[in-house]
Amino acid sequence: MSNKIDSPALTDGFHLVIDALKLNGLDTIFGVVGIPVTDLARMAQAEGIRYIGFRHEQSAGNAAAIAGYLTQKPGICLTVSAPGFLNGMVALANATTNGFPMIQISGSSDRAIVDLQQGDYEELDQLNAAKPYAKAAFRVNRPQDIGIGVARAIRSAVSGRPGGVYLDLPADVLSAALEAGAAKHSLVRVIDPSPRQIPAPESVQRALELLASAQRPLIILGKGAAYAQADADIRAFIERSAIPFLPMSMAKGLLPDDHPQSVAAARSHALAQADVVMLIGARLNWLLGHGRSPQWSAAARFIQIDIAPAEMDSNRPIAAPIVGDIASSIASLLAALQPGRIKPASSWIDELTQRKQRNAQQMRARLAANPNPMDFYSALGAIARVLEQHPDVYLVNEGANTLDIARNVIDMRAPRRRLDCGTWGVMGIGMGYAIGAAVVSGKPVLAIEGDSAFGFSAMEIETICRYRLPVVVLVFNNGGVYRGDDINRGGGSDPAPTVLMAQAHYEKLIEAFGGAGYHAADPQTLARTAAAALASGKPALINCVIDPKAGTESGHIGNLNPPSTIARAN
Ligand code: ADP
Ligand code: TZD
Repeated sequence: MSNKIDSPALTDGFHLVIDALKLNGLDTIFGVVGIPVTDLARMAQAEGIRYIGFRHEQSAGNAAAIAGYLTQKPGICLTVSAPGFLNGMVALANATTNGFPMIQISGSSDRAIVDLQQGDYEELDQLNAAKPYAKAAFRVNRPQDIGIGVARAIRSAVSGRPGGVYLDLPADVLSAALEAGAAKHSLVRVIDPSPRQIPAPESVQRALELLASAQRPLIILGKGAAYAQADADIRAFIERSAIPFLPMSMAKGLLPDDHPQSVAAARSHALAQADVVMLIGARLNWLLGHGRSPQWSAAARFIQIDIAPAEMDSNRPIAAPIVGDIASSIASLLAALQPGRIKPASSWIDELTQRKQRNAQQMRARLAANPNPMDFYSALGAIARVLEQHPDVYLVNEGANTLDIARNVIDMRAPRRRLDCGTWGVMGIGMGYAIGAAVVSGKPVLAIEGDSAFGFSAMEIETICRYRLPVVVLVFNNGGVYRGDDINRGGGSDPAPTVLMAQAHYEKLIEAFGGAGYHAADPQTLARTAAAALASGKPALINCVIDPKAGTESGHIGNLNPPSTIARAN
């Protein structure tokens, strides 16, 4: 260790950081070590903090972000200066975009040299580089400010709309000695870091009046609603108001997907025909067609519950904004809800039910087909049946077709169990989210990964094996980005831009680290191996062979690809 202080009357910056985290109940660090934070990780482990060491900072950051989402406490990611810091930035920006609380703590090089650009080892003006991507960014320049710096980072990460916070710790601040008594005194325990934000009573009344006037009301649950952990009250409000609901991807399971009021199977009809829509912790962004026609009725009126006041009217006028935290807002709505006041028209419920039944029948037919090689539906149908027996399993999901089809085929039955690409549509969250979820929950995780998506964080299977985490990775190997059958339009021997190796035996990767590798080319083998792997509680990877011709370009969002204006490159 670099900085040995024997005198009990002295401490140093390293220990102060650890004490500040512990004082605030932060007991896990996800990171990659190197100059100047190696000793910070060692000492944290010595002081009882769990340190999970990754192979790449992006995955460490993703683990921290999802840990924050699941626990409502900021997940901590530790990075080295400059390149390590930048590797973590995608995860920090992703956390900010999705509203997950995390803190990236990074060591940094000598300020005097960095600011004069004199060429230090791993030189970078990290604070300014972080600012555009973080909800907040701070640098601690004096060891006596570590306590207040950590406190500011914690409060910034979890209060209001949660997000990613950057905390810069220069090497000399970490190694600086302090008198122990004064150091202890400088620590800050953050009181009530995300205080309740009780909505104005008139905003609650306005919303209830609008709902009472509706014939075709609809509730949309977003991941903000899942994050809020107000599960029982949300369910009570939906059931007492009898309003049909639609979960956004990560809100699936907040109420079970087989709940009679779920209209997930009639999604487009519900969006297009609803006259009053209540958004609970969901933004009207691209995932909801920006609230515009033709996806939505131009006459629909909106109620939005959100902790961020500026979210209101961001894409479409909000007739009844409720600014508050979701737990307090739903409690206020429940308290003011008079029985029978809100009455969805029976014709609305009937038409949604008919649509649901029709679409469910089509889906059943697709799932029943048993093509050889497997397509996404037959493989996911097999997995859906396995997960019916394991409602507590965390499901991580990324890819394009693998993501979109799994979202539709796999029902969720418990809240906050579905963790996916989220608001940014980012690839590379897979192993980081899987590790973060396994570490904070201690429960099994199934990561369903497109073969391309998996590649972005694949090396972390060594991390999964090293920490013996109960993570089962399912690689949907159709030999390509979206699909594996494209050809080189120039006629050369190089593969087409979307093509990967369909013959790849991904299961051999995990065998290199002592994990269990499986190969599945039919639904029965897939179901059997997935069930056995989940039951084992040990690291496993299943190479799941999917037809290279299965899948559509960009999955369900192919319409977002810009069309070429000339026909030259067909
Ligand atoms: P989805 O992608 O599931 O539609 P979004 O990420 O777009 O969800 O929206 C989540 C919204 O929830 C954000 O606007 C965020 O401000 C809000 N939010 C997060 N936590 C809370 C909370 N505890 N109370 C109220 N709103 C919240
Ligand atoms: N890079 C990053 C960081 N995020 C992205 N979303 C992309 C690239 C582009 N991209 C997608 O939007 S989906 C995808 C990429 C590369 C992979 C799709 O292929 P897959 O899944 O094998 O993971 P399917 O199931 O075969 O479609």
